[in-house]
Formats: sequence, structure tokens, C-alpha cells
Amino acid sequence: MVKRSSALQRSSGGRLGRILGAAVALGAAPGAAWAVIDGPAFERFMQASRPVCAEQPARACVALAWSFADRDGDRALSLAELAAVRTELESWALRHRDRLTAPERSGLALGLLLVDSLGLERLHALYDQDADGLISRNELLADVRLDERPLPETLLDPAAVDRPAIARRLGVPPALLERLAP
Ligand SMILES: [Ca+2]
Ligand SMILES: [Ca+2]
Repeated sequence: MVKRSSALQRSSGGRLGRILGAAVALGAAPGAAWAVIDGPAFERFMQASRPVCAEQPARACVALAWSFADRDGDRALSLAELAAVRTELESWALRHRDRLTAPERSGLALGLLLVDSLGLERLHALYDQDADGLISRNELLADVRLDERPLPETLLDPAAVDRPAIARRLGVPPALLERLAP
């Protein structure tokens, strides 16, 4: 039995926080086979990252997620790496569907819908500001200011997350993000 993420539950103030928290916590299995859905490795990552993301400063959680997503270890995210994470997230969500709360399910569904409607390639390009074909950590976090708080808490703070900038970047109405994270 896999316990639900306390980090996600404790941050129940906003859907965006849950989506982003789940996305970031989507874990990691360093060395997982390229673009292969490695269920057990993914589960291990979720268990390992849960306490870190719930209790430790956001950077620790981001570092764990980054080490999972950056499969080839070049300190940047390629489109293929992003695609692998998206596939594994969906697979994980489907496996755990019955254990997720209704808000977690709808948050994940909404997040995947947003990603798919933008298109992974476009999403990748929107964050790859210097157009070198890779997303650096600074590019990924361009609109977010991490601090000593755990990530789910930070993501719910409008002072730490530049929601208007994210809305501009994604080309979605700012009101949409406000609704996701009241
Ligand atoms: Ca990489
Ligand atoms: Ca780049």
C-alpha cells in the first residue's frame, strides 16, 4: 500500500500546487531505462521523494525530480526526457487512480490536459529560452523563486510564483491560473 503524498495533501489550498507538486514529485529513478516505463523504479522514487518534498526546502525536492528527469545526466532536459516523464506520470496516475482523492485526480487530469493541448514540443520550446534544444534548470525555474519552504508551499505563494509570467509564456488567460491556484 502506497501512502498518498502528505506534501500534496497538506498543500490542499490550490489545484495548481497539487498539479505542480505531483509533476515535480513525479519521480525519479536515476538510471531508469530510457523512455521505458519503469513502474517499480517510479514507485521507489515516489516513496523516496515524498518526505523530502514535504519537509525539506524546495531545492532538495527539485534536485531529486531533476535527477530523475535528466536521464542522460547532461544537466538539461531534452524533449525526449520531457516526453518520458509525461508518459510515466500518466502511467503512475492510472495505476494509482483508485487511491487518489478526487481533487488529485482532477488536478492530474487537468495538468495532463494542459500539457497535451499545448503540445510537448511547443511546451519544451516555450521554456527553452536560448533555443539550444535543451531546458536548463534556470530556464525551467524562470518564473519561480524557490526558498526555504517545501515546494508545495512555495508553489502556492503568488509572491514566489510569477503567475502572470507563466500565463504569458503558455499563452493562456491569467484568470485560468488564478482559478487553478486561488
Ligand atoms: Ca538530459
Ligand atoms: Ca535552453
